[in-house]
Amino acid sequence: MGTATILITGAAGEIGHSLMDLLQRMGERVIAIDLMQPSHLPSGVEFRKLDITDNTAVQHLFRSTDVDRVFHLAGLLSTGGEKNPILAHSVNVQGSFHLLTAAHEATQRNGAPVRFIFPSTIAAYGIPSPQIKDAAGSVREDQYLAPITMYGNNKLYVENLGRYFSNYFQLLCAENHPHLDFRCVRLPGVISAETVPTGGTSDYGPEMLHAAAQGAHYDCFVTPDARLPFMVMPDAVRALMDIADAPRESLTQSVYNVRSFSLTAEEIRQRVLKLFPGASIGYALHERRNAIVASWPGDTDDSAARRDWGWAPSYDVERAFGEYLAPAIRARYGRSARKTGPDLGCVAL
Ligand code: AKB
Repeated sequence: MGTATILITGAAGEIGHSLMDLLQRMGERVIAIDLMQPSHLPSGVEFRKLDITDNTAVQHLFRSTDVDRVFHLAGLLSTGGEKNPILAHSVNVQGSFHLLTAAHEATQRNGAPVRFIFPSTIAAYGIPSPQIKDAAGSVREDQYLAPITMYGNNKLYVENLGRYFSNYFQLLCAENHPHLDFRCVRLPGVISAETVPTGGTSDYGPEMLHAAAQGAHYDCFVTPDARLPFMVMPDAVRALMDIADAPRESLTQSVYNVRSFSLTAEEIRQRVLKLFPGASIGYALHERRNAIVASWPGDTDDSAARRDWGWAPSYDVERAFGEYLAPAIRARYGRSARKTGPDLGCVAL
């Protein structure tokens, strides 16, 4: 016990790496947990090997430390989740439930709400047809919530569970318990220059780029006209930090869309070819992964986040490719890109 501590779950995953770096630079006390040691651990960050499906271990962690903020990043992604739906449900739902109950108990002990920050995603959506996707344009947080993947259903449920823990948990108890403070952003596809994703379905974007930077051929598994919203990693991390720091009274909902730009697969290919002329990028359709992308919105409406907590991405599409991805990825190869750990992807296709 002692200084207040930030807990990061899924620390070996893509977002975990970037978030740990930032929090360490800010001088925060961070405990990072995952099933495997992150390939890079910033100095001062304490790593513990911990499986969030082990409730005893989760409760013990909270009882023996003074966690006041949780960034719950651990989870199997959409493609990994379809390969192993039972494991996905266990990690994504049961693991989240363990963390929420432990954070609730810590809230009672501390007498102050533990802030619980959860990245959900566009996978929470399920749009029934390409025609409806085209007509829908930028979707709001409350539209088309019928996801077609295990991962999407898990994310949507945990969004609701978090809202429940934040407002109603133990509603019928005699005592008036303080509630934890759950905050959630729905991320689009995230592209990092530092790490290569595993187990997602929006991965064709970053995969195209990383393959081209290494001079390797890449076959994109969705159709050229497949459209998704994206953002680059620094904006994803900033969205998590900004919602975590937002004054409670400014938040009018528990789940907020955030996005930066919307591109088709072919538009990404063209941008990658501009950065790496001569790159070899083709298409080899994977019907089921393409169907997953087809069920996700082509763009999301992030006006609530802009209004309530001043969200605005730092990188529009030009800055994302020109000022972040191009220089960082060129600097990176030479060296090889960091591979991220299994709990953001788990089962490779
Ligand atoms: C995935 O593709 O599963 C993730 C996501 C959009 O949540 N990148």
